[in-house]
Amino acid sequence: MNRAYLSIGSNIEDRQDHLLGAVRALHAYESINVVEVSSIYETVPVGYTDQADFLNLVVCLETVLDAPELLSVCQAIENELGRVRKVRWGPRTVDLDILLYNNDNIESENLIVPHPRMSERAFVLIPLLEIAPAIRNPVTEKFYSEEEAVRDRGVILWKTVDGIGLLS
Ligand code: GSY
Repeated sequence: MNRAYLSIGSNIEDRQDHLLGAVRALHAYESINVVEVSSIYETVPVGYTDQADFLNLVVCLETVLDAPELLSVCQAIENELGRVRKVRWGPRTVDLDILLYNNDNIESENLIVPHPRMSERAFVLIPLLEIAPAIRNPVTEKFYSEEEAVRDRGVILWKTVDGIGLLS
């Protein structure tokens, strides 16, 4: 069985509905079992900053899908939930990014894993470390908890949800 970590973000209302809708949609696949869901964090936008604050969370899932198949599922869910993205780095209904897939190092045209920018993104690392405190970058073997971005102040705990409970 493969284990993957995904980051999910939304900055178009209803942000919580979009996040939890994406978690439910993942779990609804027979080939995917969501095993951990972090709290929800409110986060200042990174990249294109002239947009609303995001809600972000991270999930851990087990799956028989390979990484490209999992990417297709993520894209299907983004489309189902009606992702709106007029500006490249701008507002979006929901965004699902594969952060880690087992300890694999994948560099294909459509998918890079570990996610190439995750070490610089507090909105990814803080929820990730909540559910996997001792996790390391499988390529560099550096602990994500040692990354400078973890000290970023633009990420605040917004709500703790029983993420697994909402799936039953
Ligand atoms: O890469 C995911 C979309 N995204 C986000 C996000 O989810 N949260 C925050 N805080 N900033 C972001 N910038 C982009 S692009």
